[in-house]
Amino acid sequence: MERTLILVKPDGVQRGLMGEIIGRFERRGLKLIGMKFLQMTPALAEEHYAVHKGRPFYDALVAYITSGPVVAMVWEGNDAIAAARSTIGATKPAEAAPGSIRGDFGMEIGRNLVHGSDSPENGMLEAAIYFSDDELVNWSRVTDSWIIE
Ligand code: D4T
Repeated sequence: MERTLILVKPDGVQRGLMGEIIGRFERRGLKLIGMKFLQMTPALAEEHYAVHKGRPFYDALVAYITSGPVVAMVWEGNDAIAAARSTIGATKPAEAAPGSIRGDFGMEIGRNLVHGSDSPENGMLEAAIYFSDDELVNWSRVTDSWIIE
């Protein structure tokens, strides 16, 4: 089972799209195992985006992600990384497929609404940035046999 760390970024929260965005992962068949609503601190943003430090867009990225509250979630599933990233759409919303979150709601890369982990390893690492082990819920979903062969 893969895990992916998903964020509804501040623009998604401010625009009233939390339920819409969360619902897309839920309807896709991913299983939610952790969720919290939080204000990101600069320190947390720097930890999350450490790989981008030094790039020209880094300061704007940290300012954006700390500009208001976010929803942080961990979703689980076979191929959770690929499934979540296709539900999210391309990094540049103008190039994202219609039907994806960014393709339906986004216009610019600096307001791209959602984050999703880009590899199984980063899914585990990023989940651990936001959640302790006892904040992640191990539960049985009664619909699993209709979603997982
Ligand atoms: P995140 O990490 O937010 O899910 O986005 P992606 O996985 O789709 O894209 P990314 O890691 O390449 O970029 C992280 C974050 O930086 C912003 N960004 C990126 C930007 O503002 N300008 C840029 O040129 C790039 C490459 C958007 C997403």
